Amino acid sequence: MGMTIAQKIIKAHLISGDMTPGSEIALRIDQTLTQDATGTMAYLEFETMGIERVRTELSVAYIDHNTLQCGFENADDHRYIQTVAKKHGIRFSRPGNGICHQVHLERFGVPGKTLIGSDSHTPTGGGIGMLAFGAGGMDVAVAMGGGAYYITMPKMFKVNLTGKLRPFVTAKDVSLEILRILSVKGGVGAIIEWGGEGVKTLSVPERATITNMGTELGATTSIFPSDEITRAFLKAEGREDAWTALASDPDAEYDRIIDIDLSTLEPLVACPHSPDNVKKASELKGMKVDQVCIGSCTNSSLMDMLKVAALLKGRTVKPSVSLSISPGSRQVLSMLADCGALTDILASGARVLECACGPCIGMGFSPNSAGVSLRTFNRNFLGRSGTADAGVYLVSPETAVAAALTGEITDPRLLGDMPQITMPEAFRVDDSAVLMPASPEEAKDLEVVRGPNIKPFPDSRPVGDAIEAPLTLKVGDNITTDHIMPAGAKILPYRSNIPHLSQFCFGVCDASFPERAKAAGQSIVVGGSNYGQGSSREHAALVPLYLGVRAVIAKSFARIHVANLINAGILPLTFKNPEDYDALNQGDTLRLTGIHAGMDAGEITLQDVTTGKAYPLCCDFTERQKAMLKAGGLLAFTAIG
Ligand code: MIC
Ligand code: SF4
Repeated sequence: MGMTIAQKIIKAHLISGDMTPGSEIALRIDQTLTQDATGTMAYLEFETMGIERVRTELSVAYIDHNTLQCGFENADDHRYIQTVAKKHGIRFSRPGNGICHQVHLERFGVPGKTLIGSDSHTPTGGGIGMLAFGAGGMDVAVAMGGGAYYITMPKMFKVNLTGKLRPFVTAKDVSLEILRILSVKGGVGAIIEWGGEGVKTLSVPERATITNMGTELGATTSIFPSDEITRAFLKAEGREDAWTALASDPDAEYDRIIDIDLSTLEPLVACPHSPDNVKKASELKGMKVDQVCIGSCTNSSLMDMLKVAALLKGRTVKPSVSLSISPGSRQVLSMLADCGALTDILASGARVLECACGPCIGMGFSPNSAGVSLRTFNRNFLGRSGTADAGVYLVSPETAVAAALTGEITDPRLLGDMPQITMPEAFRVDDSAVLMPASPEEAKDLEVVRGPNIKPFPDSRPVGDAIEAPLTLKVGDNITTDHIMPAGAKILPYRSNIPHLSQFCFGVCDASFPERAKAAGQSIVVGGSNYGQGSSREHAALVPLYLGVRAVIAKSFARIHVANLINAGILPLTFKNPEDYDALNQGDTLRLTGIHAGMDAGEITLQDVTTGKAYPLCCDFTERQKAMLKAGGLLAFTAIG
C-alpha cells in the first residue's frame, strides 16, 4: 500500500512501535526548538539529565515571548538560556531576532526532518515539509538528550485543494474555513496533509500559515509536500541544498478526505472566544473596531507584511483605531526597511512593535475595556489579550487592514485592487543574531548564570494505589491552557517560578481555586471534553502539581496536555460514560482505589464519597506511561531508568 508524506517520514524515524493508528510509536528527533516562556523549564530539566552536549542535529533556543522587561525576571531568564545554550551545544536566537516559528522556517527548516518544539505552533514547520510537533518542555529536554519522542500513531486526513484563491482571500481564510468544517476538536488524533492541485498556488509562508493553525484543530501536526515552490523558498534563503522532494504515493490511503475549492472562499473571521466560531467578514460588516494587531507566528512573513504595507500606502489609520504591526523576524523587518515599505507602514499611523509574539500572548497592547480587537493571530481565548471583557476576532492581514482604515469590520474586497506582490528571489540573510554554542572544550569551563527568579520545579510523587481527595474545581468543555495557567505581561515573567505562578492558576475560571487547592493539600479536578487544548505549556500541569492536584478526570483531553500531565505524574482519567460528568459536584469527596490494578485492566472505579455513587473511568495507558506515573513523572522515571 502507498504511503502518505507523514507515514514516510515516520517510517524513516521510527525507533519502536507499530505504525497502526492508536498504537504508541517512538520517533527519532532531528531538530528541537524552545522559546523563552517554556525554555527555562526545558533547560532546567535538561540539566538534571546530566548530559553535556545535545545529541540532535540542531537545537535552537529562541527568545521571543518574554520580551517586555518590566523587572529583572525576563532579563535573568534570557541570560540563563543564553549561557545554558552556549554550554550545551544549542544555538541561541537573540531577543529581537524574531518569532521562533518564523525564524525556524526561514533559517533552519528542512523538508523530511523531524522537529519538536516546546511550543504548540511548532507544526508551522509543516509548511516546508517537516514533520514538526509541539511538545512539553520535558519531552523536548529528553529529545535534546538523544531520547525518543513518543506519540500515538495518528490517523491520516487529507485536505484536497483545488482552484486558486481570489484577490483578498488568503491562506488565513483557508485556516478559518477548515476550522469551520472540523472545529477545535476535529483534528484530534490526526495528521493533516494538504494536497491537490491548489497546493501549487500557495507559497511556503502561506502553507506555513495553514500548518500553524492546524494546532487550533487539535491535530497532531499538519504537513505540505516539498515541491518546486519549497525549493524556490529555500533557494531564496540561500539554502537550496536543504531541499528534497516529498510527496505522498498516488495510492496512499486516508481516513478522511476533505475537499476545498480555493476559488469559492471568502474573507472569514473567527469570533470570540474560539478559533472555530467562524463567520464571513461580510456578515459582521459595520461592527465597530477599537484595535487591530497584525503579526504573530501565523501572519508575520515578508509576503504578509508587504501586502499590509501596500494596502496602507497613502492611507491613514482611522483615529478611533489603534493599529500595531509586529514583523515576524529581523529578516522581514530589515527587508521592509530596505524596500521602503516600512515608511509606508509608519506613514499610515501604525505602531510598529518589535519582532516578537507581543500582543498575541498578552505582552502589551491589551485592548481597552470591552474593546473589539481584530488580530491576525491564531487564538482568541477568553482573557488571553490581557483585557478580560475584550472580544478578539481572528482575521487575515487584508481584513485587518480594511478594519484599521475604516474603523469597522469590512470585507477587504471593498478596498479596491489588490497590489501585486511577488516573493523576492533572494531574502536578506543575516544570521548574526543567532549565537553559536561553545566548542566542547571551551564549554567545560563555562558557567551557567541563574538569577533569583529561577526556582526549582515542584516535587512530583509516585501515583499510589489510592487517592481520596476533594473535587476542588469542576470546569466545562474546551478548557484551554490559558484558563489553567494564564499568561500575559503580569504573569509570564514568572514561568521559572512555579510557586509565584500558582496564585494565578485557573484565574480565568475561579480566582479562589489556588487557595482552596492549597488548603485541601491534595485534590482532583474535573473537566469536560478537549480539556487542556491550546498551548504546550507544561506549567498547566506543573502548577496544578504544585497545588496538590493528583488526578484530572475529563470527558477527553488534548494531546500535548495529557502528555504533560503524565510527565508531571498527575493521573489523567476519562469518563467511561460522559454523562457521569453531570453527577459530580464541586466540593464532593472523591475516592479512587485499586489504581495500579485498574491501570492494567484499563478501568478504575471512582467513588463519590459525598453522594455514595460510583462511576467507571477509563485509563488507557501504555506500559511506558504506567511506569512513568508510578515513578512520579518523566524526570523521576528517567532517573530510575
Ligand atoms: C501560545 O501561543 O499560547 C504560546 C504562548 O506560544 C504557548 C507556549 C507557552 O505557553 O509558552 C504555546 O502555544 O505552546
Ligand atoms: Fe508566539 Fe502567539 Fe505564536 Fe504562541 S501563537 S508562538 S504566543 S506568536
